[in-house]
Amino acid sequence: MLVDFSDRQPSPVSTPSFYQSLLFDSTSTRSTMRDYFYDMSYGKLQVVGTVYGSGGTAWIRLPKTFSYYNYYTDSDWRPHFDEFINDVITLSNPIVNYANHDGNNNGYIDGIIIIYACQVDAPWAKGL
Ligand SMILES: [Ca+2]
Repeated sequence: MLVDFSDRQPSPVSTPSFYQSLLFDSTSTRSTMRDYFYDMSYGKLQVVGTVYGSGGTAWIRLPKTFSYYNYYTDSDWRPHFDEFINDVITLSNPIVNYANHDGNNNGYIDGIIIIYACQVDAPWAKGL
């Protein structure tokens, strides 16, 4: 999922097809995320996926600003993080058929990667 905010847009703008190739292309001459996991697992793990924006080259625009989602205190580094995830899922629901992303048919989505426009100082940009 490619998401941006009214106060943060990707720069330079990269399209969903750019990220599709970067992450999942198995024929690219450069290494992709798929290649990494394939190689590290000695061919046992093949990561496949689809990159979604909001149509065309647009990213999914979240309803609140990056500054809002990025709010944190010394004692709570992600008070608005759950809302961020809920907004991503809510806005992507009309775009994504999540049933297509349950490879083992256990009723749960196998994985979601959220790529968001920001600066690296977001506390949750460092991983969860
Ligand atoms: Ca599953």
